[in-house]
Amino acid sequence: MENLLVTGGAGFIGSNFVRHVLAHTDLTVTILDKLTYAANLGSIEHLPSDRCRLVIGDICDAGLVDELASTHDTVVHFAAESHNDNSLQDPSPFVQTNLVGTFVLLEAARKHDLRFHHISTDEVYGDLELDDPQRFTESTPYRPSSPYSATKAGSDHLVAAWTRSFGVQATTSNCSNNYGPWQHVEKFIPRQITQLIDGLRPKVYGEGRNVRDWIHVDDHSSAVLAILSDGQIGQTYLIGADGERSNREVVGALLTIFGREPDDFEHVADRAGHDLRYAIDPTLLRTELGWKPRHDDVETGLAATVEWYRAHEHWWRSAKVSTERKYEGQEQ
Ligand code: NAD
Ligand code: TDX
Repeated sequence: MENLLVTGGAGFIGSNFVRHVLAHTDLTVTILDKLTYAANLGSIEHLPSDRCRLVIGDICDAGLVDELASTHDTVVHFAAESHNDNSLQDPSPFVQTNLVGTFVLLEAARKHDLRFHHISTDEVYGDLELDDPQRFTESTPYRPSSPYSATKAGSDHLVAAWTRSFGVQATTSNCSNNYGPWQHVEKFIPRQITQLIDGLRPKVYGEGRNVRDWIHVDDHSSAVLAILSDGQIGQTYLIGADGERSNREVVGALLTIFGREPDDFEHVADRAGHDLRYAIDPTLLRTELGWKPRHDDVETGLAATVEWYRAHEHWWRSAKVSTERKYEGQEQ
């Protein structure tokens, strides 16, 4: 492994992974990113130009992907349409990027004999009851709920089929909800932090009983690097850090950080088909690869994330304006 092609490297997790790789390895990186609304060039500026370059382009462009594949040995595939709410408004780019784009990359990996790592989500497993003692494992059946998670599930199946039928050297990871710096303000935690910075109330869908299993984005990146280095070809790894919190708990913690009452939030219309709970059992990753999260306290991680958003308003302000305009029509 010498030259990584990282798709979606100008997005939240992809850019974190690129920084992580540059800091912890000698690898060189090419980012392939279409620069959709979700990308932010500010997330990848100041990276060393002798080890990292950006190619602006679409993973569905087979000619471009083939050309890049011929000069790299490894693909780490983050690029996706990633936001559930958007997939409910217009599923079409989700089908195109998440399914067709993954197909195009797999065909290039097959032709050029590349190592392929596919980034996916725990949402492919559907949801759990609040009191279910089980958590998701590598053998939990697929049961996606939203157009987003259905297209991610489909992309996982494509990777598994290309491995079994064509011998592509692939691994897949399904991670839980990430938080941390550089996350787009459409997502739950940065949306609420920026509401609070603006002196407004957080907006909680429905009753806010839904539970997510939060992991710091740095820990997602270290897990992916561990899988790339030592993972078994054909294996799926679940990535999680035992960070289950209800949405009300997260909002309560953020309100407390801002010195406000923990119930000073607004209930808005619930998301259609809203998954109740996600929870990951990361035993395989921990035992087989010896991986451990560095950030094991969500509340400490939230406080640091609040500080980051306070200090980086120039990075998020214009996206905040367009995002809230988009949400306005959905939350009557
Ligand atoms: P993001 O929306 O912040 O970034 C996605 C990036 O992909 C953007 O830079 C965008 O420009 C790029 N992109 C989109 N379509 C493209 C295309 N057709 N061609 C090239 N580039 C394209 O997403 P994220 O939150 O960083 O998620 C990254 C990956 O991790 C996704 O595959 C997502 O499913 C997965 N994931 C995310 C989470 C989470 O909590 N955010 C959790 C588990 C898994
Ligand atoms: O304003 C909000 N209010 C609210 O209550 C928003 C934006 C969200 N929510 C709720 C919905 C969810 O229960 O917060 C929870 C988290 O919402 P999102 O940030 O939209 O994340 P989620 O739908 O759980 O999906 C995320 O984790 C899995 C990522 O967006 C996916 O890309 C990843 O696969």
